[in-house]
Amino acid sequence: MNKKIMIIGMPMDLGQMRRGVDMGPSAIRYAGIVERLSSLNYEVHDIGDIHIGRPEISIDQDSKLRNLELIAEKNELLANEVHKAIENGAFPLVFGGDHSIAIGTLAGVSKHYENLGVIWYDAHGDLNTAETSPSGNIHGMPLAASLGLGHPALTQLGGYAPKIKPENVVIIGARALDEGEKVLIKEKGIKVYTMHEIDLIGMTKVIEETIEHFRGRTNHVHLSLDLDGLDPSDAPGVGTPVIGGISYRESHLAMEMLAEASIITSAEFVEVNPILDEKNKTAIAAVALMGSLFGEKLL
Ligand code: 4U7
Ligand code: MN
Ligand code: MN
Ligand code: MN
Repeated sequence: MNKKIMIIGMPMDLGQMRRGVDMGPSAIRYAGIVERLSSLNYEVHDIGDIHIGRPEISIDQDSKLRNLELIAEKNELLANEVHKAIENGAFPLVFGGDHSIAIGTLAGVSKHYENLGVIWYDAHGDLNTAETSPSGNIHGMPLAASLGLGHPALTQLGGYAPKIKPENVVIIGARALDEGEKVLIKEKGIKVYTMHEIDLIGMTKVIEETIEHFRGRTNHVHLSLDLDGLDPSDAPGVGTPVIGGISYRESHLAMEMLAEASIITSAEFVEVNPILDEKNKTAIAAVALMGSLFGEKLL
């Protein structure tokens, strides 16, 4: 794996209604991520946080696309930093913030790769548009936007669309999908491992099949890991918890297998909300999973 890592904090909380997720990047740093990755012999650079400067008064209370302009504007900044990191030969590692930041991350990454793969590790599909969204929250839309579906301010970020192709997406951990998302998954033939498949065949097989799916298609896979993909007992500090999730141990194994396959070339860890957390448990879990993703082994 790339020995240079560029950490980018994205304290975005405009993609949903619960405050506190803007403190996610701080919580992850406080849980010791820089020390952890440095001890694995990576050259770790932390550029700090993208400036969001969220004015409380600007929060849209009633919209089908809450805070659209600000989210698009801030994601442009993120896309630029991610793009720069890759240009400088570094692995971009982004800390959220709510999942609307994936629109910016993917805009920065996909510019570099014709056929970028994406693993969407999440309880949700994040495949809504203004038309299908039950909430109007943009953190439920980033995968759709990256596929070129939705408002042009989101799909055309960075000046081009789409960022990714449906056949290059694998969703892992789904257990809460809206009706419009189900239709889209079928229509586009997106590969999804719901909790049912994870229970049935086990995480080992799920990751083996995922790696196999990408082999021959692409050598560049982005990992978008929403901490609510994990069970709320292991990751309570998230805004939209759903019971019956992936365990910490299964996630740990998944990260180790991905490290072994060395297919991940960019990543983001999102939705860590310290206000809703228990003693920083969710950020600590995120840091441990990143350790595994970057090759940490006990012996
Ligand atoms: B997350 C939801 F309706 N689907 O669109 C929506 F259930 O990034 C939830 O995965 C979205 O945490 C969750 O608002 C977004 C809802
Ligand atoms: Mn989610
Ligand atoms: Mn998500
Ligand atoms: Mn392990």
